[in-house]
Amino acid sequence: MRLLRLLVAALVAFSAGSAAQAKGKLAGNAGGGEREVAAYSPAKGLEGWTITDPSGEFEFPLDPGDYVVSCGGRLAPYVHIEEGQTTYISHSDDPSFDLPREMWTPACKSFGQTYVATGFALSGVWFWMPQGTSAMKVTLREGGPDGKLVGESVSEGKCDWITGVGVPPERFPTTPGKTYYLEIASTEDVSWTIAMPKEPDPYDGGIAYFDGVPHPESDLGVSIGEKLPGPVTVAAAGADQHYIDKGPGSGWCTVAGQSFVARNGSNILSASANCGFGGGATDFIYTIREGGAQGKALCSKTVRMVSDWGASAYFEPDEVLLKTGEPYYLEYKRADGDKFYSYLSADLCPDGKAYRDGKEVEGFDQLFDIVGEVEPGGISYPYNVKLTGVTSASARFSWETGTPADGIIHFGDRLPVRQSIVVHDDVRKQHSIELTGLRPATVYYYRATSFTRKKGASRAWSRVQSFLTLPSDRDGPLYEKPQPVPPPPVDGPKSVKVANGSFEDGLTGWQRCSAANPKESKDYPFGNGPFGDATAGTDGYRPHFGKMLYGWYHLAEEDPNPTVPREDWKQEIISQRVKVKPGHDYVLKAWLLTGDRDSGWGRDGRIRLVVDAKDSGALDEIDAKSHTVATQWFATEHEWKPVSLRFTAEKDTAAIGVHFLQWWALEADYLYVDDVTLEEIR
Ligand SMILES: [Ca+2]
Ligand SMILES: [Ca+2]
Ligand SMILES: [Ca+2]
Repeated sequence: MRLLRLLVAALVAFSAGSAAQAKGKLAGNAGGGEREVAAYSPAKGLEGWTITDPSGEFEFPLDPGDYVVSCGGRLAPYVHIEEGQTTYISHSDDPSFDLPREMWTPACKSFGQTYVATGFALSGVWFWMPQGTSAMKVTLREGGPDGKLVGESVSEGKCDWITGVGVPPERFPTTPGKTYYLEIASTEDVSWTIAMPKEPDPYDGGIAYFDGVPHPESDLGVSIGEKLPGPVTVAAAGADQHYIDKGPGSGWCTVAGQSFVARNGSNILSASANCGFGGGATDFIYTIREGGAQGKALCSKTVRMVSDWGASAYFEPDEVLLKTGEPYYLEYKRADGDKFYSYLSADLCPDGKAYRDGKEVEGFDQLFDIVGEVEPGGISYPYNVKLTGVTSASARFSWETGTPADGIIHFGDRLPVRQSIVVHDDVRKQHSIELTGLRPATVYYYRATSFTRKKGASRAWSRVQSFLTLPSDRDGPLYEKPQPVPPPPVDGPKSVKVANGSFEDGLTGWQRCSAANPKESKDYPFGNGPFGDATAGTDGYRPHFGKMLYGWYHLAEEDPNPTVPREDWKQEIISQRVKVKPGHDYVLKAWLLTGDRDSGWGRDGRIRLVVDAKDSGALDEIDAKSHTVATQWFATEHEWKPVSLRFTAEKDTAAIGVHFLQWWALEADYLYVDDVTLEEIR
């Protein structure tokens, strides 16, 4: 027994000794472009440093241990390097709504969008106006269109086409997790249209409003900029005075410094300064002192400075803790003791001063920047995000965060990824989950996120990665599971009679009008319609319910003029008159399906619901622009989508309809509707 213990002790001693020698590796991607990646050891300072090539890929050896890594400007504290192993870390931006805005709305005077805030202030909005020119007003409310105003509206002069409206900081403060209503309204009583995303639901838990009317299946194609929580500036001066060769501010030194008072932040994560020394790169030593230039050194770091580029020292979140209102000092000098030139800023740091070789440089601050956290330990970064097992129906993921944090996996079979699963709700450093119920032989995308839940911190996102599930049977053909049978349209107590809403009796009850406006009419072989018919569907597009649906398909191979893609502007409205009560509110519902092959940007077939609440005959012709309410145009990418339209009846009859637009002739186009129903809601 005793011998065994000795043997174990000897083995431990041996492996500890060899660990100091055997290196691990840090590898990943800094995000593309030439970016800096640096790894700092709390004990030894800068241990790994590189400027990546334009691909952003990097790899360098490191001794085993914990590091704070700056990867493409993002900080990841406590990244662990294992002996003989590679740790992967990749830069990632937070997801933003970079959506193709391929659809558009009917013309309205105002558009609104509810959204759940992730930041602590609205910073700006950005949208496209396919039609109309107007001065605009941007307003924010709590909850919904009738909610309490947040701040004072922001006005913007004439807007058209691509419009961005900046919002002054502090104007619209928000609380993360709360719902807000953003409204963009013409201040000139002008109707305009706003571009819409094809992807139906960029704002989870939010919906669009057209002139105050909710459109639950729509989200506006508007990018909502938010100020996100994150590291705070403890002290800084950023008005670069460049190289000063004469007068006050000129001159070289061997030690530079800047005093500052901690006003924000409870620790230091990074300290930056810029020096020139005639080109190349050399090591600098950055020291944080308490009190002032002669004060006690709290922490020193070696950094690699490229002449005239500047350099940052990074600190673990618990290395330098600050007391609010107390004075501190950043000192920096070359490791080899040679002279250098410290770049100065205009005097912007109110309770700090620049020093060179112990003397104040009057009228200036150093060009410097000290960043910290509101609460220490708020930053996490998912690294070593790994797929550890894939079957035809499942996949196992794991990742690490050096700081304890929660874990969510986001995944989906298209981008941006929409589904998410909370892996665990408590905070930890190791995260893993098995996703089940996946489809075989399908490409999935995923990214991991973690959040420390510390004050002033925000959720950190890994890069999006992808994988392919295995086929269900290696030798067998790949069959999708049979589609579940959809429920039949229900006649509820509030339902209003729609004649033959499921097209089981062909065209009974419906009337049609159609038109085509091809760009090159000489090449257009189809005439003016009607284009659609009640059919059983084709090419696997089956009715949503029953045996029949309404619509049409177009195949290039059957086209008398097979020049595709070709701009045709084929349109059709099917409509019927229904009995309603003036002043009462109704909702028209239908299932829509469009599918295309070879559709480029914006070429998809599209369908919308329309209502003539005055029953003025507006649905009897294609070009009626007034007297109708409408949904946005929808393209559903081969899937049935339920869509609804609210309206208030103005007479004892109203016309309800479905408007088809096959803008382009492609390799294949399919446009269908089924199960049209109407309900009274008030
Ligand atoms: Ca939504
Ligand atoms: Ca100053
Ligand atoms: Ca049907």
